[in-house]
Amino acid sequence: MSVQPAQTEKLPSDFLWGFATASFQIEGSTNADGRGKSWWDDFAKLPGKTLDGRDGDVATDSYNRWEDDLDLLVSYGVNSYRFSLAWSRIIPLGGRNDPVNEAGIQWYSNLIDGLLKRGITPFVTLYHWDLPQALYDRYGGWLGREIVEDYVNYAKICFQRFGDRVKFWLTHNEPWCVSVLGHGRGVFAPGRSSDRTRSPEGDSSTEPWIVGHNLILAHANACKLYREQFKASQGGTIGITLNGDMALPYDDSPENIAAAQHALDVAIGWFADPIYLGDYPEYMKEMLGDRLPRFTPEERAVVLGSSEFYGMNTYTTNLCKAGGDDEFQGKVEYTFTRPDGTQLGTQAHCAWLQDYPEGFRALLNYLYKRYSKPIYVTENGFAVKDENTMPLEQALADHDRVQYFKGNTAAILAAVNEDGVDIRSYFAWSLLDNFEWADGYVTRFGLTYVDYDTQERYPKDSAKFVTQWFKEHVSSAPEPKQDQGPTKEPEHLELPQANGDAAETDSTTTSPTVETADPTSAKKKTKRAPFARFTAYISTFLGI
Ligand code: GBH
Repeated sequence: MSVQPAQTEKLPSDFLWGFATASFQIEGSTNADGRGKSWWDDFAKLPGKTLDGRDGDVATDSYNRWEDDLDLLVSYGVNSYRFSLAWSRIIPLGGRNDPVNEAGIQWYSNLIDGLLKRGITPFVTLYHWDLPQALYDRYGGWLGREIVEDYVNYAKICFQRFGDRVKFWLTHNEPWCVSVLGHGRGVFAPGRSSDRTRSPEGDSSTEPWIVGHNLILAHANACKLYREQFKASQGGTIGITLNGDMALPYDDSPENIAAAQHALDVAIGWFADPIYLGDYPEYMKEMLGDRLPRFTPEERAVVLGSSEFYGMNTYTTNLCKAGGDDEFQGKVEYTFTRPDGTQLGTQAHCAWLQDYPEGFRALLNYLYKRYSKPIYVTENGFAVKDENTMPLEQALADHDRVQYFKGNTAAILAAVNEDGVDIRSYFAWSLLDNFEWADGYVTRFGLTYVDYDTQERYPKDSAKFVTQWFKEHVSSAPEPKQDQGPTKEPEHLELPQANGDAAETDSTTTSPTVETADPTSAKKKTKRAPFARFTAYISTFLGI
């Protein structure tokens, strides 16, 4: 069995790539075919909750235009599409004793068949933030322990009805956002917060941690069910997808190096540590004391190992300084301004986003090393500054977004081929400009422009770049009977396990820290020169 030289410059032939969306951000038709209310329906209509005062009633009208959207995917040549299911279309009132809505099931069934007919692999998120309103009214939604049973029942119906055709399942999209933005900062539905100017009810010091705990338990029990009742016959895989941006120390002071790790502990470790390593990070236990719920031994057994892969949504990199009292950032302050006054990267329309591909690559290495799981990149994207106020032609020439994807696709390739990170997918966020939650429609993340007056779709330059790049960089499918060696990602076979390597640079092998995120320690048998340059660059931040 030989590895052709050209192959090392490419991604494996079964690498999944395409675009991602979420039900509430694109579907509209919130009253169609028996759909129940989601908690975003009314929340978006409350004064001051979205920047432009607009809601999700129409969005990109994809509930009606789904076939056009699938044809758009075909024109892009993708091999996969990530979308989410609206729980309240499938079970309008959400609960385990509530009726199932056949019309909602039929709509998603048609979508799935439509994808398969076009040769596109469906990658399905069960929950992307649109909880059935009835469950919030009944017991506070994610605040109530009962949600675990209701979620597992919902997941079961999805496995039963779609699992013959869907082989890639994500339980939750970004539980940090549901917990913190929904129940701490109060900027997303249900809008709870201790800040009484924002919300008449809520306790930001306790609720986010309770919600997070219940999200983890719901995820874990759905995975358990899938493995026990569906996996053998359906042959799919299931995991969770977490948001998380790279955290680099502002400078090489010990307190800022520690701060970067604390940022990662709360942004990512909050969910990833229990799921992949068995418990909440020590730092969170210290910071929160008994405000952080604990897992019973029985719960821990279900949670540990529940996710079969690491689902990664990432957008940017933060420079971290110790200090401040924001628990949701691990009492760490974020900045994009380096000590010398320069900016980390190109500024996006959103304050929280700058372009920094080196950070993306560093995070891929950190995650692979710390959690030892194949990584599916399920979201990555950029909103060009002021795109919404540009004339169409100018918006389509989205230079900063093209640059962003140039950098990040190169980072993916380098992480796979030079660092030996096992990456299995890349989904750009998003297929379309869409309802950007609290930003309404003013922030555009699409690689396709949407004219909201006509619902006309126009590919941006970034769509052309990304589609061309993947066509050139994903290996063509191997000949069916070529040889009897492993056909899957042969280059990975010679690479050491991510876990084993931690010991080389760090004494705490189960818990590598930011200082040991240095990916050079990971892969000894691969090309080194370009990577050494990268490491030198990163190490100016890491102080190593
Ligand atoms: C993703 O989240 C979502 O999955 C997707 O639905 C969304 O459209 C897309 O990004 C673009 O925003 O503490 O208030 O400063 C992105 C993850 C995590 C990014 C929180 C913003 C800081 C918010 N987000 N982060 S805040």
